Amino acid sequence: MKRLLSLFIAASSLAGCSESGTSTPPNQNQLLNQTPTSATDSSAAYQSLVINEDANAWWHNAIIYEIWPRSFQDADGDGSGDFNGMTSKLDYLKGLGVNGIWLTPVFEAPSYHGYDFQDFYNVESDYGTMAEFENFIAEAHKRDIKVILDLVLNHISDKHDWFIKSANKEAGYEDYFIWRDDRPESGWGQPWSSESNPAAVWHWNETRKAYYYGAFGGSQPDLNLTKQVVIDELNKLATFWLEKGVDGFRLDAVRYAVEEGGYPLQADTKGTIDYWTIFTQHVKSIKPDAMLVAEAWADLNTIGKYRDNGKGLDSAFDFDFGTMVVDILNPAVKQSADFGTLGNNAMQQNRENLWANLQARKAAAPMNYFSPFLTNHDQNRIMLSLNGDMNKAKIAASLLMTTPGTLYLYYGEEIGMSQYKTGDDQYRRAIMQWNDEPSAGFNSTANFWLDQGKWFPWVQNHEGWFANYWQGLQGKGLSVAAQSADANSLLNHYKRLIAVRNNNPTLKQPDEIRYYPVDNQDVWLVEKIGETGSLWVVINLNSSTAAEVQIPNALQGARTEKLSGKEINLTERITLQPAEALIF
Ligand SMILES: [Ca+2]
Ligand SMILES: [Ca+2]
Ligand SMILES: [Ca+2]
Repeated sequence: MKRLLSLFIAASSLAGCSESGTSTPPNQNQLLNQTPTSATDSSAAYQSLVINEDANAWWHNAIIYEIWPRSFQDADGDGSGDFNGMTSKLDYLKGLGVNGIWLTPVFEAPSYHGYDFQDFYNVESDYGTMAEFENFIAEAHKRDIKVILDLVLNHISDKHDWFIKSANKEAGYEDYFIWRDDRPESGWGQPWSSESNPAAVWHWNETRKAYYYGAFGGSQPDLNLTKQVVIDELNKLATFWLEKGVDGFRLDAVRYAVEEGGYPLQADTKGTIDYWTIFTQHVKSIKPDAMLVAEAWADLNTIGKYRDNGKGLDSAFDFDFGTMVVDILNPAVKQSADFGTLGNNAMQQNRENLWANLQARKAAAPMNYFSPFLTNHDQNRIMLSLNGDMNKAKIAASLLMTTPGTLYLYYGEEIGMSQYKTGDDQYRRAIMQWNDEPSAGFNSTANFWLDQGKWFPWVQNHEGWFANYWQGLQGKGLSVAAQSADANSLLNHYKRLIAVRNNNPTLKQPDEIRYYPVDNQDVWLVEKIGETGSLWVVINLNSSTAAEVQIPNALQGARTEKLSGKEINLTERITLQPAEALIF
């Protein structure tokens, strides 16, 4: 049996192949057939994707939890989350089973979100001291949890010392930013749009009496990443944080590093890809196992270029994945795309997309380069898109946790956190719902930064909303405490999925994936093949209707289902409950 299996794997790596459903070894002609043959047992036909990759770095197939620090846990009760608060929740994250944490910006900045750094070498004072930050890193490492920091190198705050010096033409700082005496007339615009709108990106500076380039607005001027002195400064700051013990960086807005002219030369330029390779090489020279993940909101082929044949970035987010999952579960909802363009117009709303996404990832770069996720802090929370449907959230969880790649989980997604409303990013970044107290277990004071007007200077008479919003949700099973006590909760579903993933290399890093287009369109059925044999994933994509489906011969028989630990006898046809996921 073992010999037969290894023969199959070796043969499959030559080409896609199909199976007749019998135990007869396939002949050479069958093996070289690129398309699945129709067999008498139609359930046995499959399509094959051969992966065969070495993926031994810590981040390969890891699960990384994205924390919005201001909203996670507030130890001192001032309404903003902090380092000590996050440290106190590390055991929760260990229990969840994640392998790493991505912190959105923690450097000193004027805004609530911190993406406009003011000081690269100090932590955000609202979050605590450097010693408290270092303690957080050390405590995470004690639990085998890596920590990566959000790094924005494309632009900084106009309040940063460098910009003030450059505006004053101080010696050595003249070219830190991109200055023009006259505003370019046309061709320039927001780099994620083809619309010409020079005023959106070229901003007047009264001190220097010149225009400067700022793709994200006048308060966030772009750094001149073609100047060696700027490159050196940014390398220096990476060294500083790597030496503090951080394990890598999530790189913001990588597509816009070096602009070489108006549209389309404001994004994904040769100079941009070269810049990131220079940065990567520096980071690896300081800490060889540090990881760099790119936020490049684009199609997979474009994103793949940032790998630069293995000299460039380690990983990049797969933005298609979450959009596709939402489309499958809720075709009526369209994701909003901020800061980028998504080429998903042609996306069909069925299980074929899941298969197409796997193939597209493998075609664009090594599979392990891509990092699938459901949503992040720039998108509506998936639970809003799914109208609060816990069954749909469970399907999304099952699809995410059974796909290859470095996975990212946005804080609160594991309990199905939704959001108050749309219209402002703050709603996507709300307080973590720890328990059903008026404070949501966030702190001891029920003070929330979202209710403090000082963080929203652009809003006239900001009205607090979180305390009221949360009051309406208390007692509805939407907290960590409530879901921990419920075996059928989304949180426990995530925990089981993560445990199975962490314990089964074949699930997270198969050598081959076989997709079976079984006779019920609602059912996603794949076989993953690794050194130790096959692992099967069967998911009912329908959240409200049971699905009866034919089971491939090779899967039939008595099996232990890994999520429940139950013994199941798989007959020729089985019925899956709505949203049910089975792993064998
Ligand atoms: Ca605090
Ligand atoms: Ca600050
Ligand atoms: Ca730039």
